[in-house]
Amino acid sequence: MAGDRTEFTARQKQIAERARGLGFDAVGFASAAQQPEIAERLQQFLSANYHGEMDWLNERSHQRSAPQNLWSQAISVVTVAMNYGPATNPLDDLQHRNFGAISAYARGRDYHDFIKKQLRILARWISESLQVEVKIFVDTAPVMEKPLAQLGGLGWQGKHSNLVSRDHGSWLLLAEIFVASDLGETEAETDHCGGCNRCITICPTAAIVAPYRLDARRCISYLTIEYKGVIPREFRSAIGNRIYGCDDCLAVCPWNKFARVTGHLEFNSDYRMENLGGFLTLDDANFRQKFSGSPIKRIGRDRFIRNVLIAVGNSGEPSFMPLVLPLLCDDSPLVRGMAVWAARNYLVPVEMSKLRQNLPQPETDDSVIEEWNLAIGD
Ligand code: B12
Repeated sequence: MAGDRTEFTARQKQIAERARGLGFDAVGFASAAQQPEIAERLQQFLSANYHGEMDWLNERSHQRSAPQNLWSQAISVVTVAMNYGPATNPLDDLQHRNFGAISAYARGRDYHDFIKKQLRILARWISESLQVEVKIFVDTAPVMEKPLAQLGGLGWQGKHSNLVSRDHGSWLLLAEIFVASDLGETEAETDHCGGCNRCITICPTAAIVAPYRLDARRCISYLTIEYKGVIPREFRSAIGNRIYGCDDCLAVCPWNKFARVTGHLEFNSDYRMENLGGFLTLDDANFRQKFSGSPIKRIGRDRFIRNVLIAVGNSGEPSFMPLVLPLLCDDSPLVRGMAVWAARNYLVPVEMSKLRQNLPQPETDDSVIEEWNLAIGD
């Protein structure tokens, strides 16, 4: 717990103990006041268009840049974190190319639901015991969670831009309670990345364009989770068998040697990888059923199958072809296009041309036509 090394006041200690009882692995206290440097860095990120199509980052950037811009009554921020340390190294999953690699945070229940439930209990307790107004936030609200966690002493923003902790490595998920009362501050953490650049060099798509600067448009997490369109060709091979998110920059962090496997069952540390073939036959209803309660459900069946087809194309395993061919006629152009791309990795242009001629209906979607033309060599 950050509290192990943090000096708490008596009131902070009470809150930290209650938080620990509710399953939070780290707690800190930060000021809700403006931090011009953080706001400036957010603006730099947005001006460089690193957010890609995540317009929601831009739309409420004023509120995002400081807690008091989001809620003017906020004086203090209780910043909390949960350890989701995986039982095995996610980098090992990348060797099993017939299997889909799912990033560690997404292997179990949707963490938003789980953390929010605990956060609500903690917030209510703070509100009732101090007679103050509070508001809770996890991930999706316009809050800069990482810089706030650093201010509260939970860790520092590493060169991969995520929060790194001396106790939990790169495996923390963050949440906050804004409080309309002064709870004081715990000491901010300082940068301990030193000369290490492992997260930068391991990134398969060179998304960390400079230390502490991530161009999300290149990040496999963005491409496989947030991005709704046709994944640009330049990134498809590099995606390998990653079908939902990417952990490479986190997994290589040397501070993980102090991390422990998560004790929260919700994060499913018993997770076993699944064969790609089993995903290819999912229709919408099966997809929803299979991923009910999981964050994966959020991206919907078509985007998920898009990702799986890229992994199939990269697997080097022609035996998936009988499952790929029906997807050439799928209702979703996103799926049809990636089925063409996957198939062309196993068939020569003449065979692809025959497949195209035998389609029950000629292809009409421009992006899929482009995939066919490239596959046939037109
Ligand atoms: C948008 C978003 C994404 C986007 C963009 C990521 C990004 N780095 O901005 C995408 C989809 C790519 C993404 C991916 C992931 N995400 Co995300 N994401 C967010 C979200 C919603 C907002 C982040 C944000 O504000 N970005 C805008 C930029 C400007 O902010 P920033 O990253 O803090 O940028 C800072 C640096 O650039 C830094 N900086 C710039 N120059 C310099 C120079 C120096 C010297 C220094 C010190 C700093 C510095 O200053 C900026 C401001 O602090 C947060 C939740 C939240 N509300 O905060 C989760 C969050 C960051 N994501 C999280 C996770 C777990 C992930 C993934 C690991 C998921 C996965 N396995 O696939 C990956 C990691 C990829 C990566 N290396 O960042 C966690 C991270 C937890 C942690 N320990 O930090 C968060 C906090 C969610 C949560 N509630 O726990 N994510």
